Amino acid sequence: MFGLALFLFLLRTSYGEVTYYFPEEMKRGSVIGNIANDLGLDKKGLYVRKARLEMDGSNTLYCDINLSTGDLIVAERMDREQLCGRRVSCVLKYEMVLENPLELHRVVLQIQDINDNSPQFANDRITFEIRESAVKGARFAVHQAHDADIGLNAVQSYTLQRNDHFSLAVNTKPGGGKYGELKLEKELDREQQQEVTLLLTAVDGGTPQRSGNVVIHVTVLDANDNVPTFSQNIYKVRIPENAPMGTVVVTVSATDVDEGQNGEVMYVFGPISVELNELFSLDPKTGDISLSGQMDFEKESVYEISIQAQDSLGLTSFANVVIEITDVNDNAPVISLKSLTNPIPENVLPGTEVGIINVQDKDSEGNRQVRCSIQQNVPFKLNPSIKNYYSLVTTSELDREIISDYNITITATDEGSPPLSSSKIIHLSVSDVNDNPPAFEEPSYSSYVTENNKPGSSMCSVTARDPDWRQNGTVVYSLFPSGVNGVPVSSFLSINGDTGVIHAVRAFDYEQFRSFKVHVVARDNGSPPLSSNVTVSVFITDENDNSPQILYPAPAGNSLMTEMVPKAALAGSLVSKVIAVDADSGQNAWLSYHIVKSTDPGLFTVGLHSGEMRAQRDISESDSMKQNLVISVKDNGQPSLSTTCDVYLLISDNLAEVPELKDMAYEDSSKLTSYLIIGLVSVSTFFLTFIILILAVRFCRSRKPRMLFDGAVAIPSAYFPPNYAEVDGAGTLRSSYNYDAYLTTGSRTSDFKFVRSYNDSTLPADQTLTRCPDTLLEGSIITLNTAGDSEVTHAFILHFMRMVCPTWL
Ligand SMILES: *[C@@H]1O[C@H](CO)[C@@H](O)[C@H](O)[C@H]1NC(C)=O
Ligand SMILES: *[C@@H]1O[C@H](CO)[C@@H](O)[C@H](O)[C@H]1NC(C)=O
Ligand SMILES: *[C@@H]1O[C@H](CO)[C@@H](O)[C@H](O)[C@H]1NC(C)=O
Ligand SMILES: CC(=O)N[C@H]1CO[C@H](CO)[C@@H](O)[C@@H]1O
Repeated sequence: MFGLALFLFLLRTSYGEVTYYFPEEMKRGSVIGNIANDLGLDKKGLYVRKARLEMDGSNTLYCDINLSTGDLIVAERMDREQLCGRRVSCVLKYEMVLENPLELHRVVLQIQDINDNSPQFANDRITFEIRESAVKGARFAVHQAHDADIGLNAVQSYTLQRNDHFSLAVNTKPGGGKYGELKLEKELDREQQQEVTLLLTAVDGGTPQRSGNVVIHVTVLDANDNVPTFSQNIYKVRIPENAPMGTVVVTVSATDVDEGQNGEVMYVFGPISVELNELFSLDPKTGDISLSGQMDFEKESVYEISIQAQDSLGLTSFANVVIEITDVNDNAPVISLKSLTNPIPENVLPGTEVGIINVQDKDSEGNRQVRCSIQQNVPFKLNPSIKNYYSLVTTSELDREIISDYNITITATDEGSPPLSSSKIIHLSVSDVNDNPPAFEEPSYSSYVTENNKPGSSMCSVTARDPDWRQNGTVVYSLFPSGVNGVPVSSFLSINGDTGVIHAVRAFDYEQFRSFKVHVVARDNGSPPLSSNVTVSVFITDENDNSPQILYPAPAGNSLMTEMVPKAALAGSLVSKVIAVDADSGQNAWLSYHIVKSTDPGLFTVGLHSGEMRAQRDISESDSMKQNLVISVKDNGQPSLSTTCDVYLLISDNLAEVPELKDMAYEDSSKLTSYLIIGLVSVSTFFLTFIILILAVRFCRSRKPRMLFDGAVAIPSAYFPPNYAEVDGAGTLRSSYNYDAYLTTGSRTSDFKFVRSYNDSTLPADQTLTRCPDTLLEGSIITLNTAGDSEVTHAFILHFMRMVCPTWL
């Protein structure tokens, strides 16, 4: 230490002034130099002369003088840094004062620096925040390290710990002093390394060298240097076309490794059509692409959407979303009618093509496979044709008259699940063909018309129906030209062609003919026309238009016929008979007889229906020989018609007594006639006698003394009901009509009949009508005369035959 001091001290001695050089921080008591020697003073005198050091304005004396040795010694610790700071020279100036004699000497102390301070940084830690976007070469100044020492002992250099990113540049400040600068050699990447820690060391130039460290903490700040990255470049999804609105189709996601705002990703659609924009919506935050409309596979089956993700500062990346739409069976088949023959004639053959139908389904694959069917109850079927064409053909014959319209329902069903179907109704009309002849409502018609009808009056009507359409079904009636008894039918009847009403053209006479038949033809207006015919039977019914005609006796006026009555005639004996006929029939011909006037009212009666005149009491001598009666004959018609006749009776046994009888000869009877009548009467008489004999024999055998033929008055079966003229349903006349005329006379002894029947089997079951033996049937006339004069009978027969059967004569 001492040696060192010596070495360091540079003693410069000059008169009156001495300078010492010495390092700081010398120990107290250390000798700096010998001031007495240096100033050439006497050591012994120092004490006496009260040598001392003085300093202006300062109390602190860092040095002192050993008065015995004259040494200048360190009295107080001298820290150059404290005393002088950053001044380069650190000088303490003292004055050495000697008394007796006062002597002043300047003492200059030059304190020299030693490296007693290490470089020191202001803080233990230096923090930097450097954005990762900082470019290469960027510099970041580090606060310099402080070293209290000066000169060489101050900070001379810095060293930086080895690292990837920074190098250190050491610069000298203009005023001296060195500082370091961090220079970015390689860009930072926050995403790789968020913090960099460096150790910076400052060293001074002293010996030994001293150093100080500081930790530099670099925080790498984020820069928006990362593009958001999609998890996939292409998102592929399949979604059924009927996905409901709001369905999330796909979620895209992109990540941005940046921090904070720089890492916030927002999704938007890339360039996109308006239509797509309406169909899909994109959540900018979550990346959910959801459906905001209705998709239709049939319109578009694939959508490609460009999506971009961007962070807050606009760094953007792209991805594609491919949305494949899967078909759902959402389209029902569509049936279209390509052609249709409407109307179709009803006579088309089975298998005729009527229409063509096309079926389309917009769906795909199985969903577009369509089956077509037709409802069951129509005579049509569908024949599959080329592709999805079908032809509609008839399966059976059509009949417009049964079904004139068809509503054909065609149903098309696809094969989707669930299947969809649609149907179409085809309206088809059947047009008419004249295939139905008019048909009469009745198999035959009958008309009853009362004789003496007014010409032109309607009699009956026929109706025929034709189910065909319009003129094919319009019926026109006509009479089939034929004849009735050789007279054209048109002179009897006419028919209204439109209505079928039959009119009588003339008045009919029941007595002329009672029935006839005509054919009415009904014809339609088709082309060719169809027709049918029906028989109309016209029955003429009787009217009481004929008054009774008296056959016997001859009508009053031109006859002088007189009936002889035996004087001995007893009560009840038949004296004569009035015979009348009526050309009418039935009730109209049912005659009744009344005495209107008589000479002796109590003497004779006439049978109400028989016309037999009988004596009411025995004839006595007093009775007038000539009896005159007026008989009225009335029929039963409504109103009834009547005739009267005069009957002359001569009560006498001898014809000669009556002179007037001579007048009764017939002028007109020729000889031949007389012979014929005589012959006929003879044969008849003989024959009748024969029968009477036979009957008498039978009568006697039966021992029943009853009058032969008594009461054999033929009255038409019982009494006819008022409606006797009606006809039963079969149109055959009642039995009462079977008799043209019915003449009867009856007495105990004689019977007269004129019988003519149309048919044996229709004879009435009337016991009072005695049936003639077969041999007598044919228009025979039988006369019996047992009681009366044969001449009367002759006259009657002749008269009768003239009236009824002129041909016989
Ligand atoms: C067919 O349908 C129409 C209405 O659509 C109806 O007036 C007509 O009566 C129907 N015809 C048949 C035969 O069902
Ligand atoms: C009548 O039938 C014929 C075929 O016989 C047909 O041509 C015509 O059109 C039909 N008339 C009407 C009005 O239907
Ligand atoms: C009436 O119709 C039938 C068939 O129904 C036919 O045979 C006959 O010839 C027709 N008669 C007349 C007069 O037209
Ligand atoms: C006051 C003082 O320090 N005196 C010293 C002077 O030097 C002599 C000899 O070296 C010492 O003995 C004294 O003590």
